[in-house]
Amino acid sequence: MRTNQKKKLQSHDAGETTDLQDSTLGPEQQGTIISRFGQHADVETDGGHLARCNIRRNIKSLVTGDKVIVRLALTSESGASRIEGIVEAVHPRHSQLSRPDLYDGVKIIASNIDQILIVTSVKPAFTTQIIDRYLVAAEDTGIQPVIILNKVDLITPEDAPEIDAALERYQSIGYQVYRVSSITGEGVEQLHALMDGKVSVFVGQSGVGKSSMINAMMPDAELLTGDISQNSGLGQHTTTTAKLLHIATGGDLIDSPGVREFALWHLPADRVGWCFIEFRDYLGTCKFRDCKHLNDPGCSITEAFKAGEITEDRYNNYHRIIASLDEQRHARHFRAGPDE
Ligand SMILES: Nc1nc2c(ncn2[C@@H]2O[C@H](COP(=O)(O)OP(=O)(O)O)[C@@H](O)[C@H]2O)c(=O)[nH]1
Ligand SMILES: [Mg+2]
Ligand SMILES: [Zn+2]
Repeated sequence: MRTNQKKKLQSHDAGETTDLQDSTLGPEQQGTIISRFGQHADVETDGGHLARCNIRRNIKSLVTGDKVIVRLALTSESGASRIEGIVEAVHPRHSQLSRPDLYDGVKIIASNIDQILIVTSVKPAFTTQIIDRYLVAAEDTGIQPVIILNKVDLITPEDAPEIDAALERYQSIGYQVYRVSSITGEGVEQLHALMDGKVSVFVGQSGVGKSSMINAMMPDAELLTGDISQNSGLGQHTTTTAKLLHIATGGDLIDSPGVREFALWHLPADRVGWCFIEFRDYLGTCKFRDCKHLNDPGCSITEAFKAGEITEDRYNNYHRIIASLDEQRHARHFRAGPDE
């Protein structure tokens, strides 16, 4: 059933990609993928022109954020298709975000991201467990994470000491921490400075204030993409595709529901350990190679924890993550069937 649907889509696509002849195309230019819809992509050339383009068939993967070589049509045919050029090639990526996919195992959603802004808040309750899950997922991509505490206007005197202490622990192991309120505007200027010159994504649980923060930072975001993303023929892709948005004060934001749902899906235990950055000095020095870093004799992680080099909170969260990933693996094992 699904295979048939896929076949149909592919043959349908084949008819759409042959409407530009080489002789009608201009010189090669550098560009950036602003968004991708099926067999088309919106490309911004380095000259600042936004063009909807076809994609050469030999390009296997093309996502928002990709740096590309593009050729624009010399004469713009005012037809229904509005195809203005073709993406010829993709430059190597320095980073990518992906998520599990039913068909392909993993689906890449965006590329060339410089920093992952992990948004957390006071309400829903501040919790280091969730922050650590996002930190692990971010470290696994190799993209620099930054912690953003939103809704600082809601911090009560009772909650403040615990939150301050937790944030200081993150700073002491090397993470940048920002405190903002998208309601009062506190810290928003610093956020602009953080994002200037970089490509960022916001991730975090529902309700922490990602949308509010993006609106506070760039009230014109919708105007920038609203126009070109209307295309009846491309259906549902248009609502879920990642979009690259320029921030007026400098820097770019890549955003989509898929990007915001960035999460920790599955990693082997040794990779999780490596993603706890302050564990790295000790990894490989435990007595047993398959050390669980719990009650194992000669465990250097546990020794570092007991010596106060690793905090109790991070040590406990490491074990919680390992336990939850084990559970997930078992659940998946039981669910997996031929048509699942
Ligand atoms: N008090 C306060 N509320 C906020 C702040 N930022 C967002 N909110 C509220 O938190 C709720 C969830 O925000 P939203 O942006 O939809 O979160 P998202 O799910 O992460 O996109 C909304 O009711 C916002 O008005 C803030 O800085 N302070
Ligand atoms: Mg939202
Ligand atoms: Zn160990």
